[in-house]
Amino acid sequence: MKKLDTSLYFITDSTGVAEDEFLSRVERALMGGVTLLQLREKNKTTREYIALAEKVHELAKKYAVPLIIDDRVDVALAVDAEGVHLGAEDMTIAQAKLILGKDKIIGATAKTVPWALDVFRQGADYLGVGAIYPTTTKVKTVLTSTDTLRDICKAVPIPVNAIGGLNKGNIDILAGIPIAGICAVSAIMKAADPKPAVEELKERAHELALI
Ligand code: TZP
Ligand code: MG
Repeated sequence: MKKLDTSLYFITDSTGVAEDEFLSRVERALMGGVTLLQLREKNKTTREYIALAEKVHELAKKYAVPLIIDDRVDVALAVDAEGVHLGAEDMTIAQAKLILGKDKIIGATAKTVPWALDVFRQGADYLGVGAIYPTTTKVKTVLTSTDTLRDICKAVPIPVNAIGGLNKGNIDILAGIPIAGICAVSAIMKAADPKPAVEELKERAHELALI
């Protein structure tokens, strides 16, 4: 597997967007230079999730960006995606690892150091930690302090990404914390044009030496 680059991790949200528009936004984001892409669907049937994942995977492959499927190991396998992202309500990392083998990327959500250590020991390849700021994206989460984020970064040797309400105007709060990258949904998905949104977020993260 090529080295995992989580520096600009775009997580999609198709809520309220027609499929053509959704796919075109995802492609604009890929053009802007996202390094990792997650398809995150909460209300689709399995058949619908797979159908959309196939289309998104074609786009991601065109830009050589790994595709991660949120929640669903079966959907990831069905479309031969590069990985899966699992939270506290999903299959455990160890179970997913047994099913997916060692070549697929397995990401986990973690909000505390013990939790981060647990999923790391089970074989997680990267962590998403947050929400750092309140978010408008539909998610069951609580706020995670930047102190906890820093402690998690120091506790595990895998890439740790910050997530939750992040945009180019507020990521300075992360300066000096050894994160591997930033996850964003709305800052990219809801931008007038996702391409410059990604470019500007990346530029700001570089300026702050975050990535
Ligand atoms: N997990 C913690 S916050 C969040 C997830 C999936 C949503 C982040 O979305 P946004 O729009 O970047 O705040
Ligand atoms: Mg989940």
